[in-house]
Amino acid sequence: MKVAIVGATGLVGSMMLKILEERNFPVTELIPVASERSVGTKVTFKGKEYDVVSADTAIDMKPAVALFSAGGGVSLELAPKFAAAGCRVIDNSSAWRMHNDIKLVVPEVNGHVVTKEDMIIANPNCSTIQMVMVLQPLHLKYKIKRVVVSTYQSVSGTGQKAVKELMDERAGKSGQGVYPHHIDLNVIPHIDVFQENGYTKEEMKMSLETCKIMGDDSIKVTATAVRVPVIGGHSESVNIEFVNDFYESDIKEELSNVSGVVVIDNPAMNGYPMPLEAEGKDEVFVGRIRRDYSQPNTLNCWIVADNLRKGAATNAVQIAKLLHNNGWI
Ligand code: 2RA
Repeated sequence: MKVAIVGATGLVGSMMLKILEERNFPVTELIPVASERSVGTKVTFKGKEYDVVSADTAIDMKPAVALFSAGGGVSLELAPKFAAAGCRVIDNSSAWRMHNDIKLVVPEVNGHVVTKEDMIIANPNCSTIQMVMVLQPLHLKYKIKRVVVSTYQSVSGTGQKAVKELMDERAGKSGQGVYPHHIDLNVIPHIDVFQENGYTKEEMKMSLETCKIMGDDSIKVTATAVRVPVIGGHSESVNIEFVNDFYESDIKEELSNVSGVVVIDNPAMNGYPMPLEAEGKDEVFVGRIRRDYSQPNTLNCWIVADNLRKGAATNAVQIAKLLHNNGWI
């Protein structure tokens, strides 16, 4: 199968290549696509070098599927062109996520909504993906009324320049101004742009995408998204108010049986999820599971995942696998 990666030289694009290889996805020909300035450079996939090509060249090569992670502007312009040429698009940008006709998919949560007709499928925001992996099984059993989430997001979510910024600052070098403030030894409560309502786009993504993926607009979500000097993954403190009461032991048991979720919850042994340990893994890790005694039917938990893997590349490849398993690519 011919597979295009649009944004192949970026952090997520490179991770997509890694995941495709790790999972032995049936790629017969790789078509790496990047900006004009990268055309002619090479990427290595399964020990073979491939020339980076332009989007037009890639379309002419007729890929069966294209994984995008090149920013919203590129996706808005190019996803329809690839789709019109008969290529399925799985887009990691935010461009199409809230479009009425575009499915927003976490395979373990709502993979069933994908149909043969879907030519563009949106990959959710990384901080949303890891949260809904935990919320969905609990929603089905206890029905969620409201979620309050605070995120602690890795600089890798911003990209390669941000990772370099952090490491340069840690080495005492001046930064490139990737963030509005110093990131080392600091936290910045500002991810993406501020909206009129005082929330950032990142925070609004978590609210809106969660309801779309879970198929329930009655779920109220409020978020505070924070950038922290971490590389390996995003962490989230999540407070969940249910319609129905629960036993903590049942919650831990239920989450332990969810595919793609790992419970690490052993405070007595300092056992809880951390990005340093989640990095490089595809699972979503949940711990610090405990009742919120300040109000009825409410739970606190702590969710961590590698934002480049399950938060982006792995989820996208899982969607491609879903299409392949259905014989649609
Ligand atoms: C971030 N979730 O962490 C956003 C985009 N990857 O910056």
